[in-house]
Amino acid sequence: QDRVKGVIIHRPVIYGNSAVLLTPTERGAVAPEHTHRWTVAVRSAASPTEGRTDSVGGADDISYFIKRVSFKLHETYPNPNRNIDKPPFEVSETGWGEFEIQIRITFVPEANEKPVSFYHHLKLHPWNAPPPSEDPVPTPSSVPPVEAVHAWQYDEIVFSDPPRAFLDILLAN
Ligand code: SLL
Repeated sequence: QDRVKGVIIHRPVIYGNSAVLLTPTERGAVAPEHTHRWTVAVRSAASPTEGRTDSVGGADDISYFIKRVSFKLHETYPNPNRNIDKPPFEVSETGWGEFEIQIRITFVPEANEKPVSFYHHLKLHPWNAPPPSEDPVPTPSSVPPVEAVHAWQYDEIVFSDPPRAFLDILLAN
């Protein structure tokens, strides 16, 4: 394998989730115990490329070096292992509880690298949330504001002594 010795190159990513409370209407369309809609994702943290605002081939497209992102959800979900093979690398679901999500990133074959895993605690509840209302029928004052909760981490994926072909791919994007 033709590796370029001494080169260390990294790609910045963010991973994590956003979540919102379901509205009463939305709650009618999902399992009765589901209270939130959430999206877990891996995205580029690179600054936008000059002149590109689209995501295809643009700053948010990390598919040039990432082949697959596997999100391992809680076993209460059907098919908890969700494999995403093209951007956006994300899973959206509804549910009622927080849990740990394993996020496994597989690189393109040229990288000749083992997959790396991040662990993210799915966050649904804001720190300052008031206790849930006891009212069976929500009144306007007891309906909580529809505010999103965000829990995102910055990290850098580091490649040491990358294969020449992979270094070319990284530098061309
Ligand atoms: C808890 N340890 O008890 C956690 C588990 C599981 C959350 C949370 C969906 C389930 C379904 C769901 O929200 N699971 O669709 O059946 O808080």
